[in-house]
Amino acid sequence: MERTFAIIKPDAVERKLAGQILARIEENGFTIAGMKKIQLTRKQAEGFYCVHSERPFFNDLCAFMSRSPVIVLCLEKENAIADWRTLMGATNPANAEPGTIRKDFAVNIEENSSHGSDAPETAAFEIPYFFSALELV
Ligand code: 3AN
Repeated sequence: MERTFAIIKPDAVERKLAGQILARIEENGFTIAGMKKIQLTRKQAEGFYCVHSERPFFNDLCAFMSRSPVIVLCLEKENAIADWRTLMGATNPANAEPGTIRKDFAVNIEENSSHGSDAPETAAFEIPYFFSALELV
């Protein structure tokens, strides 16, 4: 079993797409080990995306991620990290495969509805950024 970290981003929560995204998560064999709705502060968004701090889109990205609530998730499954990224689709929805979350729901490359850890080391940073061990069952 592998765990990954996922976010249903502000654009999707605002448009009431959380239920549809959660249904896809369960239909595709993931177990929800942890879930909560929170609103990130600007500083919390900056800390989460610190690897992108030099990128030109960093400020806009942190403003977007803190503008309204998100749903943070810890997902469990064999091959969870790669399988969740497949289910999300490419970062830019214009390049995403048909049937993926980003193809079906994303607004654009920034407001792309979902996040997923890209490697085991990333999941090991991102899961405890949001969840204590007692919150994962
Ligand atoms: P992914 O979320 O697919 O792993 P990353 O880690 O390259 O993509 O980017 C993190 C987030 O930054 C993306 N989910 C997206 O919201 C935003 N982002 C990435 N590239 C761009 C870009 N060129 N312009 C605006 N926002 C971007």
